[in-house]
Amino acid sequence: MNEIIESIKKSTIEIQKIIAKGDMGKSEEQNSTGDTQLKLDIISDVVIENNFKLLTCVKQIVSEEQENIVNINKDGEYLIAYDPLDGSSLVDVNLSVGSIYGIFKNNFTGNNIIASVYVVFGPRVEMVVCDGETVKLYRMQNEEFNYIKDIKMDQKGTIKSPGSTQQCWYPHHKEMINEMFEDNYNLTYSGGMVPDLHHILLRGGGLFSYPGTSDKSKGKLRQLFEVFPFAHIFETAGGGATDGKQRVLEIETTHIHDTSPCFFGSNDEINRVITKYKNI
Ligand code: AFP
Repeated sequence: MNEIIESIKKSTIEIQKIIAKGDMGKSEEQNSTGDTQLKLDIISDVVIENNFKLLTCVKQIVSEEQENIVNINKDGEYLIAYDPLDGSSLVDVNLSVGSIYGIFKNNFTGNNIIASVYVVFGPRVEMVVCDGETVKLYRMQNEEFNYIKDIKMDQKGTIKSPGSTQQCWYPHHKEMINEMFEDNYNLTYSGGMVPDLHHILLRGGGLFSYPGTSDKSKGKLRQLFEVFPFAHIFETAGGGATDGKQRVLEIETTHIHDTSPCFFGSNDEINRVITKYKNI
């Protein structure tokens, strides 16, 4: 596992340099979910893939930017799913972006995730590592990753980050978000799930939601690359992650690019979601 974390650090240092250089042109290629890939996505993907390919402990990798699983070493122990640069279009407007990694054993399913990592590229570069027991925050300085603290969530927070648009929300979801406004939650939404979830984690609580909507009944966010790693992190930090009906990590995966509705937060807010979605 240590080798994998070291590889992620190496990729992070390389990606940080690429972002700082400011290459933001659009590429002609599209990824499997139809988004137009930006050059930064593609370059970051290549960096990460090349670094993982050097590790004998890795059996397979799969990237949000690629159609298929890539075989690395048939005797390797670990499977890694990653989103090389989530929200990369936000670089154009100088907002934070991030990389997300889920490390699995046996197969790419929620109940087989054993570690998760994400990296925020913002005013600072920070890395959060979850081994299933603790969630640790590191900050990059002079290409070193210094331990800052363990992240633990409170029972209740003060922030809400509601994904998608009101036009596409189902009535019960809109009702829940309105109730949170009435209960004085602060609205914060950058359009990048890494900084938005990092905000909630570091403030100790709140709710990030990306529900099923009238235009995307299964939500937008991808299970392997976005939803499972963050569910693992939120649960380990003492919060929770649900799709409204069940724990996110119990959702069945039928295809590597499956999406799913998801809610991440501290326990009070997750209970609020479960209560609201119970009879839907
Ligand atoms: P992009 O990678 O297409 O910018 O999407 C970012 C993202 O996957 C995630 O980081 C955000 O939370 C979510 O999409 C935002 O989606 P909406 O703009 O539909 O709320």
